[in-house]
Amino acid sequence: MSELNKIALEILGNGKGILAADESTGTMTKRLDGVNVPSTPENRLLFRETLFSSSSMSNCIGGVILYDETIKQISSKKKKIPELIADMGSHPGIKVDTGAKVLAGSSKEKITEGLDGLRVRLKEYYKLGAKFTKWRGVYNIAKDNPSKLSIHSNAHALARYSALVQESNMVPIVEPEVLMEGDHSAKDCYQKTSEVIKKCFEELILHKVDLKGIILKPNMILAGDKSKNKSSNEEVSELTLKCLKNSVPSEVPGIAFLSGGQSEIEATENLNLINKNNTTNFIMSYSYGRALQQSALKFWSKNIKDIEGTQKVFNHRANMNTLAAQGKWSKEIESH
Ligand code: 5MM
Repeated sequence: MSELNKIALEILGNGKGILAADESTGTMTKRLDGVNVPSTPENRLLFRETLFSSSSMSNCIGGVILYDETIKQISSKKKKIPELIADMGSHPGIKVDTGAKVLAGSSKEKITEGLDGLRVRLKEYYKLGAKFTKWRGVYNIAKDNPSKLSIHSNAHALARYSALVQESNMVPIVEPEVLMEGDHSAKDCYQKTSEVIKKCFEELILHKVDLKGIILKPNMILAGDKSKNKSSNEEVSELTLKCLKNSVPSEVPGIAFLSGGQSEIEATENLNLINKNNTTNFIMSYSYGRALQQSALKFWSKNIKDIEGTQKVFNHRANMNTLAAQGKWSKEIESH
């Protein structure tokens, strides 16, 4: 087994999943504004450090995706953040893209930037303790979108990124996110997501990326948030599994879904059903941002010194998702 494959399996094995705590300062500020906490470096660190020292880090969270600011911060107990995460038994990871910008030639679509100078930045992150990385391409569904141009150029960037990351001995998370915004049907989402993922693998193979040493982070197949027909859990599970079975090469060790705007419970319930019905050999787990942090953030904002209380809320969500990643979650366990 290669070292990268081993790391990927340590991150996602035994029902473990990923905490996506890589909100850029702009996004984190929006989240903190939403709960009336000033977005200072100290407050951003305090909330994140509270989560990173929770007990569920050892048994549920196999990896944490960090943002550049956080990977360089020191905890209140004077530990470097990557060290704190590693000491809890999890792997530190880092978002290395520099964000999605307007795509020249198709102004309503985005292309993710960050390839220039990436090799040098990767060396720095590796030295800081990162074992894996993340890059997110975003695609929106509209009449003519995602266009061939956006599908092609984002896949190309994801592949060049992945090749550089493996060269630096880290596991790349490949995140092609087809957004939930819009009035499209689940069938539209299925078709577009399948096209997007297939193109990504075409490019990954062309760039000689070792597929055993990556993690795929896709969206689940859902109807758009403005669609009149909301997808049932059964439909989400069926279409998501069908899409991945038909578009992901069997060498890929693990798939970790993003939550993409689903509520915490929806994201858990859908993951659970996907795992109950999973007949593939892929590990199907979670790499949630909002669906792991929302209620913890709300609780914390009422008293930012209540570390234990906040950790209790976070531990519950992490435990529920780890059960769901094994198809062992139920509504009864959720409310106990
Ligand atoms: C944690 O949020 C990440 C986005 O940060 P920026 O938009 O500020 O760069 C995001 O990539 C996240 O990792 C994934 O979308 C998964 O998060 P959700 O909330 O969709 O599970």
